Amino acid sequence: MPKHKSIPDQLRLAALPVALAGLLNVAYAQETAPTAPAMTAEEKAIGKRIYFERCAGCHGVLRKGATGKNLQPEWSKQMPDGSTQTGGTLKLGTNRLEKIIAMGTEGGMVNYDDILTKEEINIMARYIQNVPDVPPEFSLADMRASWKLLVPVDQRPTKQMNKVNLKNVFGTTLRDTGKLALIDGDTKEIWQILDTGYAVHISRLSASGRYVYTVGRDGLITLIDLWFEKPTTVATIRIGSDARSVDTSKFKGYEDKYLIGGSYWPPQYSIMAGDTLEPIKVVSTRGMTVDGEYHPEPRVASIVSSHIKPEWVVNVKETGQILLVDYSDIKNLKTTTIESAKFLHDGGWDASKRYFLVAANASNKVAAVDTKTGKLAALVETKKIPHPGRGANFMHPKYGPVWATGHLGDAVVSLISTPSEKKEHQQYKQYNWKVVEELPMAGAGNLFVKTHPKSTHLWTDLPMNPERENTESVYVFDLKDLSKAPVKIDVAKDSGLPVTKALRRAVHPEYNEAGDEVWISLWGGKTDQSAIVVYDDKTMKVKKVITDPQMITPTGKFNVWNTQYDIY
Ligand code: DHE
Repeated sequence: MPKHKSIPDQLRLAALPVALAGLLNVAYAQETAPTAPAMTAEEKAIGKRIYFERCAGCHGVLRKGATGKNLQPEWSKQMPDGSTQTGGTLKLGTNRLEKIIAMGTEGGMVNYDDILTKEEINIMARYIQNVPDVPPEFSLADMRASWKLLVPVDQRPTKQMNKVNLKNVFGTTLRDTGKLALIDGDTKEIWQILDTGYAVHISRLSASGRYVYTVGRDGLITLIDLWFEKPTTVATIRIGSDARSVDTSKFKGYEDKYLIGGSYWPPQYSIMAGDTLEPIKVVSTRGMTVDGEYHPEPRVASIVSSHIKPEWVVNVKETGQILLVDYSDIKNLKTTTIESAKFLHDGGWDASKRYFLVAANASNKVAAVDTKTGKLAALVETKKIPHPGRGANFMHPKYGPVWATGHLGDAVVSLISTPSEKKEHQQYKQYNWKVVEELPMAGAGNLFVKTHPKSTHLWTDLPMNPERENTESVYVFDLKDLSKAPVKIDVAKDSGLPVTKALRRAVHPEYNEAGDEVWISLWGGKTDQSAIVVYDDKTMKVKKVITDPQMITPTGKFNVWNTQYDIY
């Protein structure tokens, strides 16, 4: 059986060292399938840990499958023609499962023989033939019990107490240390490093730009106040045992009032007070998929706050339902449910901020929601596993306004034409919601694309590409002439740091407030000192290397101004 190292799939993400501390720290029962291979209590504990570290991200906690296949011991599925399909890990058996785990599959599963020992592979092959573990639910009372209001509102500053240009601060994820570095974008000095949730995932800004919210994979939300002399954590709360998304209320009159957090486990979203994190409401996302099938684990993927209505766009991964949650009356919550396509993941606004475009990644589609009418505007076919981050908006010389997404599974960046009400843009109407161009990349494995209204460049990374020279580089397209091959920039080399055994993935381009610098993270080994390399956007030359012994596994960066106003 050949190894499937070269498949740069979403699955590679799950192969990264993600210890879901939240899920691991809760006690829960595991039944044993009567015909499943026996396991000792110690082996089960190992299986449980490895499953949540490596497998749950793609296969789901209940193992019903998402980007990865269904891994239940036995399953049966009614097909549209009336026939029944059956399968399951018990049918495959220990030998076959060991081979799949060790060598990977053509379907996108990567090999684990260089990550797990032979014994661990054997344990995992037996573990997944047993009935899946079901972690406990997480209620409003659980949220309240976890809530820590460290600095009440009346003990916080009433004006900015520091001289830092807050608009140009970068909240920087230090992934494997579970910390957030707040970097002054003007001086490029690290201003403060704060503890956040485990394997902290994203940061978002309050509408005022004063508060930074982060969410950890363990479901811990952290509220940081930038008005203190040094950024200070003023409240924390847990929203579940596994989470990825957070956003605030941005509509006029609701600035900094509410916060919403989306959980993977339990599958639900939670609403909190924006300035204290006091829990207000929890809403389950369990329900029917777009195919009319019940799903017990529809995880909450990306969430974004509308600028034109008091609404959040909540994307529910497994069901393919996009929820518009109206936060103007939380007691009598009104929700519009929009059918799109299964496996919703990440996305961003078009240039007008009327349409939200979200990748239905394992369906190879991008769904566009019209937040003005509350309807699906389009479902656009893309190449394999679109992964836009928040995407990138620019004027195409021939097709007008476009939004760009890269792909994990194909070597292209797709440009999708987006509508514009401007008179001078009506000539482009004929192209709306079509993929108007596919820019060739050096390989598959792109995660993020980025541009800025003041820039004529499109920066693209390739952190999931199997070739080191691509993983450690970014490619920059010239928006004035897209027929030109992109310029390759070797970020690892530019960092000047010594070569390490671990790959140093160049990841997540982010612009500064002025739109004339691009910051790239160099995501190195778990204990390696790494860096953020800052480039001049025009000349593509290094301006500064930000490095420090505490700069370990930097990944996402969130410039205050650009995140506050959704500029990308
Ligand atoms: Fe992410 C965004 C989920 C792995 C870096 N990631 C998101 C979002 C979701 C998500 C749902 C959208 C949030 C939003 O907009 O509200 N990510 C997942 C996973 O399920 C997955 C595949 C596996 C896992 O177990 O977590 C995963 N993500 C990763 C990584 O390994 C990355 C590359 C490095 C890291 O720091 O963990 C990573 N994800 C990011 C970043 C964003 C993100 C930087 C925000 C992009 C932006 O510009 O907004």
